[in-house]
Amino acid sequence: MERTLVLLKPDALQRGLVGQILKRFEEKGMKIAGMKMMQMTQEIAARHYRAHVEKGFYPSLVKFMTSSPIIALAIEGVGAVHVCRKMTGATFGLKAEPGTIRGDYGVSTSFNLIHSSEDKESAAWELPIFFKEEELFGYSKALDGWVSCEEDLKKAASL
Ligand code: FUP
Repeated sequence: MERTLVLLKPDALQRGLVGQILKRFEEKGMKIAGMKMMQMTQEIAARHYRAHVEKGFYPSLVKFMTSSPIIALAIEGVGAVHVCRKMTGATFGLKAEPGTIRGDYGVSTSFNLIHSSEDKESAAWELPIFFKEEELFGYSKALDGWVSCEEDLKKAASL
């Protein structure tokens, strides 16, 4: 089953939106495979945002991400990377569509509440930055069979 990295950023915790955001993923049929509260460091930020280290916004991005604790989530489910990314929405709340997390909860062009891996390759690269193998859990739930079927897995593979 596919897994993706989701980060609930400092503003999500400061604004008390952790429960609401997590609820959305659970209600969608995604499963929590890993979850930890942590302080992002300069070193973790440099690895996670490796594509942005040369960009002008990098210092302010790191200042924001290291300003207060975050929650790292490994989210598992059918098409998890694609699904979580769609639910996250466009980069900043000001432009993100209503119905998405960024679109529903924010207007800022600095604070955007959440990160989710861009594609499967990024997810595979980002998850080990935040989770050791033994911190990730694969488990079944009684309602799994009502959330998805084999056919869904085949279709999601091409997303
Ligand atoms: P996203 O994939 O939507 O999370 O956005 P990006 O990977 O393009 O950017 C990563 C983070 O850098 C964003 F969450 C916010 C920050 N950023 C800025 O602060 N300014 C920009 O112009 C672009 C990104």
